[in-house]
Amino acid sequence: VKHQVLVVSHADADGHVIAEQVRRNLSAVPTFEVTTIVDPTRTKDHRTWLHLDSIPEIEANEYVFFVDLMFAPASFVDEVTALLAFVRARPQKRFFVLDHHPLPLRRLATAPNVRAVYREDVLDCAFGLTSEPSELMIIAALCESQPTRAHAIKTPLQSDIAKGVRRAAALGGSLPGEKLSALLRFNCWDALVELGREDSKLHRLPRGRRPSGDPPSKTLRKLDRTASELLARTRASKESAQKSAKEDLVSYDVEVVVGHAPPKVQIKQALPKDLEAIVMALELAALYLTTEPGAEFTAAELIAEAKKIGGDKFVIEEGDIKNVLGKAGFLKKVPGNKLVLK
Ligand SMILES: [Mn+2]
Repeated sequence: VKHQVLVVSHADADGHVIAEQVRRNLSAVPTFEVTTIVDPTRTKDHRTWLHLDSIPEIEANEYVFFVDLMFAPASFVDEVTALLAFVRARPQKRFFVLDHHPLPLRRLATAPNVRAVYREDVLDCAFGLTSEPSELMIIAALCESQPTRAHAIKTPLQSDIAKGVRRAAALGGSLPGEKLSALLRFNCWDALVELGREDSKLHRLPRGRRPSGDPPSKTLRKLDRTASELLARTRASKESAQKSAKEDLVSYDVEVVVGHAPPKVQIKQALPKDLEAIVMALELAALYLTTEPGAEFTAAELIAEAKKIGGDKFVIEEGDIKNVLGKAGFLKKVPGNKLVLK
C-alpha cells in the first residue's frame, strides 16, 4: 500500500511550476502516490489558510505539502492560527509548509505535526532539490518578480517558457488550475514557448488578470484543447486502472501521450530516479528531525526517520547518506559526527 501524498500550491504562475517540481520530486519515492491541487478558486491567495476545509482532498492523504502559499504581513496571525487549528485536529497527518516569503516560523513550530521552511529565492522553493538548479525551478523563479539567481543562468528559451506560463496562469483565462498543471505534467513546452512568443497585444494583463472581454489567442485555444484532452485521457486511464484493480502497474504519467509529434523542448532530469528518491526521503526526514532551528541529529536517526516516512518497502542504506551528502544541498556536518539542516 502506498502513502498518499498531496501537494497544495498557489494558483499563480510560479505556483503551478513549483507544484509540478515538487510532484515530480516526491513521486521519485516509489512508496509515494502523489497528487496536486492548484485551484484558481481555492488556492488563489493567502486566504487559503482561512478556508482549508474547502480542500476535502486533504483528508485522504497522510502527507500534505503546502507550497508557494504566503502568509500576508497584515493578517498572518489569523492565517497561522487557522492552519495550526487545522493540523492539530489531524494529528495522524504530517504537514509541510514551504514558501519564498517569510513564514511565521515561531508560531508554526508550536504544532507537533507541521514543519515549515522559508527559502528566499524561488529557485530553492521546492522539496527534493539538488545543488544544481533544475530547469523547472529556473522557469518558476523567472515567473516571479523577486530577485533570483535564475537571472544569471537563464537561457532565452527558459525566459520564453516563463512568459508563456505567466500568460497561461493569468486569472480570467481558462487555463489556471487543473489545465495548466496538466500541460506542465506532460511537458507541453513547445506550445508554452509559442504562447510566450505571441504578440503582447494578444495578452494585455492589467494587474496580472486577463480581461473577460478579450478573446483567447490562437495558442491559448490550442493549449486549452490539449489540456482538455490530457485530462480526459488521465481520467480514463485512472478509471480503467481502478477497474482492473492493478493501480500499482499502471502509471498514467507514462501511458498518456499527446497525439502529435513528441515535444521538442526537453526538461532534463537531474539525477537517476533511485538517488533522487533517497535525496527526497532524507530531506523530509531532516525536516522532520528539525524541531527547532539548528537541531542536530545523527546519520542513524536520519535513516530511521527516512525509513519511517518511506515505509517498509523503501530501502535505504547507511552508505547512501555519504553519496547524498555531496549532492544534496540541504545537509551540513557539524562537530560530534552530527548533521543539521542547512
Ligand atoms: Mn510564488
